[in-house]
Amino acid sequence: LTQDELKKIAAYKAVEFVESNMVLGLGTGSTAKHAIDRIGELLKQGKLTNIIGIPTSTKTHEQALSLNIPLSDIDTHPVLDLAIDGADEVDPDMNLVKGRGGSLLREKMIEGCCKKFVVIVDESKLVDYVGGSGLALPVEVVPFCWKFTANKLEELFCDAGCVAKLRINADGNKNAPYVTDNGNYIIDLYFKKDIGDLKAAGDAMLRFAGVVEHGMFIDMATTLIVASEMGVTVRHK
Ligand code: DER
Repeated sequence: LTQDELKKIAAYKAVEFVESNMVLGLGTGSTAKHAIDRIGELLKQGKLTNIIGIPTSTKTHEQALSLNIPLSDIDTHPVLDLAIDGADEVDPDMNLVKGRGGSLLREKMIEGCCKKFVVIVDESKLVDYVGGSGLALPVEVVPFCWKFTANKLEELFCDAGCVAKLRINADGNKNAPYVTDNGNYIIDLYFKKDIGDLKAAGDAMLRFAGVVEHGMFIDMATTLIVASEMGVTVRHK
């Protein structure tokens, strides 16, 4: 099975938790995309009715619009029944790294007001500890003096061998910084060692005035769905 097929299996499993009349947080990324496609299909078939979707990015907003999923926001619906989203890393305590797709702020806002937050991953996302994949821990920062903030973040995690890099736009002008849906920049943090207490690390980052939000989703997931060659598993917190 390809990685995308595994993502689709996990996504479809998560949609089994969706019931008519739910207000749903719609995640962002290639795994969540499959779940949103599936929800659109069930609505079209009449197997699901009266669903309201709360998109976590403009990209998801557009996908949901194309599927005729009725949309709203958390101003109107401050409590959601269920959110389904992918993750970049999942540690043994179901803490997540998210944001490599650039949507961490809206994801964290929306997934923070759900009764259930179902995370869907293929097995490649499982790590022993956050930052363990050697890939980025994204941090959304204000554009103003982003270098200052990046240096403060590197200093904060110098014992873990942290390197901070400004995320650059994938396409177009190669030197243009990536700009989030909220008009901010992203600093990607790379670690050589475990950063230890995640809560303390997250709180310390948020104390910097230039930091908007970080990509660690601590104690937020309620259900984890993992697809692998061996099949799909569902684990509740
Ligand atoms: O950027 C994000 O937060 C995405 O949800 C990411 O964590 C998962 O993206 P993927 O499903 O494309 O791997």
